[in-house]
Amino acid sequence: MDELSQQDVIITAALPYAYDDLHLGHIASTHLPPDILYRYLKLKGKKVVQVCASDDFGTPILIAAEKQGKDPKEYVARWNSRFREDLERVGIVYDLFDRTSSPENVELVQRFFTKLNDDGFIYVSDVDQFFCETDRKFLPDRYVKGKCPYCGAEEQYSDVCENCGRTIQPGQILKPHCSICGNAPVLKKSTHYFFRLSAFSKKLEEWLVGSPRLQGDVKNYVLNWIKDGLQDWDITRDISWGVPVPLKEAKGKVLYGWFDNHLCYISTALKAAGKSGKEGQEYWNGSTLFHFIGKDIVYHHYLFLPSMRIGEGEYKLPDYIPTRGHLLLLGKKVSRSKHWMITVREFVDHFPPDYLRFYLTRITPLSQADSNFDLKEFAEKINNELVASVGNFVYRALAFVQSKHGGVVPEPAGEGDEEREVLRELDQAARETGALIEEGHYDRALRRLLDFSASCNQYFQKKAPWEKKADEPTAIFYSCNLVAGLATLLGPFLPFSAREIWGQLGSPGPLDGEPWDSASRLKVEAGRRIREPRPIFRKVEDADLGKVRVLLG
Ligand code: B3M
Ligand code: ZN
Repeated sequence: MDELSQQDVIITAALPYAYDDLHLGHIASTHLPPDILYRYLKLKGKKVVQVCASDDFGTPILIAAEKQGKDPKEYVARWNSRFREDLERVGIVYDLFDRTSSPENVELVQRFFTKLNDDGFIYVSDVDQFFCETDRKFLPDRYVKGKCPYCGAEEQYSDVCENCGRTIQPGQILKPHCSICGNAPVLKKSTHYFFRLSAFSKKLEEWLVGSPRLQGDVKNYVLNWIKDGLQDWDITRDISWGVPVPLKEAKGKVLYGWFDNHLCYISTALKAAGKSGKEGQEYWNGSTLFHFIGKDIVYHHYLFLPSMRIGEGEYKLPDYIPTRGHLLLLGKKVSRSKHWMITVREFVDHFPPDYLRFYLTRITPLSQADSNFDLKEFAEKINNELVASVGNFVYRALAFVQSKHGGVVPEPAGEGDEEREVLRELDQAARETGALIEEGHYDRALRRLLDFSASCNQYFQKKAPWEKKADEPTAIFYSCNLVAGLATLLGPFLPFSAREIWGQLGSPGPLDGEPWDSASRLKVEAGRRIREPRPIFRKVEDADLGKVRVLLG
């Protein structure tokens, strides 16, 4: 694949806000797809760095910290380690999971601001801001609540109504009150800094049109936004928690979270690779770049991020921005306020992590279409595909070694047509699955492996080692090798189970060291002692599903 001809690859996943638990939707769209790619590319011999971070700054986080009487620094640090724990439990380990408040990022963000400002891409303008005379401070959107001017819903934030979904302009909210002291705020003028997004329309359009690797469905509507005219961005806030605007006259002002957070992709990747300065820039610009996101942050990643990079001029734009839809839960949108949500930790308390990885990968396409987490379908996919196909083949083959050969892989009599055929299929599965991964279709790639698993079962069935005694050692020897091939190819999708299968095969080295392209080699030699086989997967029963229903209330 020519797109991936570069040896260095940098993969990023959208940064979770440091004030709430990761839920299944985060995994489906943002963290699992890159992890599959990352593991695959490493098996293909690429030098890959995968990074993420907690998104630390911003008003909602400051409010949450204040509510708990915590210093925001300490508050976000706790979320950061909680995120890492949760992700690790589903097998997602970044080379570096940093934070947007790291000194490296703050430094890079200020450098970007200065350069963009020097080059005329930033200007000042006065805006109407709520100000609380009791607390003596400006109150950014989230600090003010009131009644929606459109639908009349009470207790809405002053910038957006959660009830009717409309955006509310400064000063429009009815019966405004300060969310700290409850008193009515007044409107006051404050000087804000604006980024000239409008100046980049032409360049953005050229980039979008000239980048065939960007997702077509997303590109089209981003191009429409550009056609409709881009608004300049208010990039400062009058709060204490953020990257300080690096100008003497801007004391007390910080940069808006969306100015600093995506730059953390760059600062963190360079930090993970141990590179800085000119060398860091060359590394970034010489790498293939992937930014994985969910569809709700398209605007920021297809317009704001590239225009800031174009304006600053030193770091190249993304090659890929794989954008996936939301994960619905039993057909309904996830909602924190309505407690319609399953967190990662809740889920893996009840099911093995690979069940989650398997099911989410199966149902999440490379598109903005939403997918739906359905309990019945979850159980069906695990039971019919994972347990009945993959698990069944692995266990049958190894159980034969155990019971008929004292746990030692038998010597084959020779390689016949059936063996050559199934090995050819393994080779083909490796190539086709790899191609699908490189195209970003992890759902179809996994489906392709399930087809191969079906071929393995057919091979076993045809060889019928339980009755065709003379041919039995050959059938078992080759089956063990098919199991090894399957483990290699399943690794990026189901790392825990693949490792377990590999271990049961009595393999001497770690599975991670087996190159993707070696999958169809005969890796299990006759005479090898295997470990006591145990079923890798167990069925999901109704009682298990009941526990998930309880989580949903
Ligand atoms: N934290 C929004 C989100 O969690 C934001 C993403 C930042 S990516 C640079 O969806
Ligand atoms: Zn409303």
